[in-house]
Amino acid sequence: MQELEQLVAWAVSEFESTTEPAHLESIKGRFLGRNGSVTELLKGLGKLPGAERKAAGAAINAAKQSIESALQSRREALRAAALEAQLQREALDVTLPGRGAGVGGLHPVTRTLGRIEQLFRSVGFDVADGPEIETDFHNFTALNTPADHPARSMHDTFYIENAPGVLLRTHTSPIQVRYMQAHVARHARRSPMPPVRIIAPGRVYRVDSDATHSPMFHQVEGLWVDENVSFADLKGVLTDFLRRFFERQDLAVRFRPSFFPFTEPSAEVDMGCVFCSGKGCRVCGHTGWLEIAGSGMVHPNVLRQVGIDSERYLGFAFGMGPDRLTMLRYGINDLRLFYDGDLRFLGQFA
Ligand code: 2U9
Repeated sequence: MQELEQLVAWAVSEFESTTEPAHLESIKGRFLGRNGSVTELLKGLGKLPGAERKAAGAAINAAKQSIESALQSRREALRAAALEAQLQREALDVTLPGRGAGVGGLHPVTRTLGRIEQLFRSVGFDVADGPEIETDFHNFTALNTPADHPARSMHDTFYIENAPGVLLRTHTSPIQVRYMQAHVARHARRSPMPPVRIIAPGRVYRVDSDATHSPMFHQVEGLWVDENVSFADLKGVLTDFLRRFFERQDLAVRFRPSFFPFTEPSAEVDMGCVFCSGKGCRVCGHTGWLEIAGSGMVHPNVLRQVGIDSERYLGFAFGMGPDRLTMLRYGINDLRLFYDGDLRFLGQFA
């Protein structure tokens, strides 16, 4: 009897000694298999005297059941442990924020450019573009800018090394020069030539870098050439644009005499300060006015350079900075924020 209790205790401790289900099954064989200890005991029953056989058989069977149930509970314990380990391994913290790609958005200046294009398209302008690497002719000469003009100096203009007369455009005017050249060629036999009515948005480059100047910035220029365009048309188009862009139908706009080599007469365009409504504040330097664009009637020399009859055709042109328009529209005070690439700033406009 004691022998049987020891056998059961031994089997239980052997089952406990392994954590491998396959190993557990091989241990089982040593007790319950064809030549296992329990099986051997049962086989030996026949050699016992008849009187003892019954009791011994019952005791061996009881021991066998104990071993079987210990085996079964060890199997279940190992299965539960394996499942638990797998759950640990594959654990997912469903409360973590997702890693999916965030939703992108347009850069604030890109939004402004889109808005400017939409407003000018609505009054009949086309949108033109052209190369950022330009020739001295398209950027300066065709625009009536003399050879000794300070804008042409190495201090103001990025020149391409080992490529004489090649530079990064300093304004988007060369787009208009190229457009007019192509327009004249396309309509050589038509009289009168159809009007040129375009805006030229894009990146421009100047040797300049501080809180209000970036070596790369944006411009939108505009041009309307036809037989009877006047300074009154210029005033109307720009006033209408600014009122719609800033969504203020009562916005004040004024034109002050100025000078540009490519326009004559020329005018600076000011608008009433959108921060103080003209009363005077820090943003407008207490004048009540913000400088917002330059403009004028296209200089006859510029028309002649591209082959347009300057006696017959007139045009107006203007130029403005979408970076500055964006700053004024959203109340941003440092231009560098646009070009630092900090998503905490840029994400606010998405
Ligand atoms: C052609 C003829 C004339 C474009 C013009 C300005 C006045 C002007 C500045 C505004 C702010 C540049 O970005 S800015 O610093 N521009 O003042 N631009 S008239 O005149 C042209 C353009 C093309 C063929």
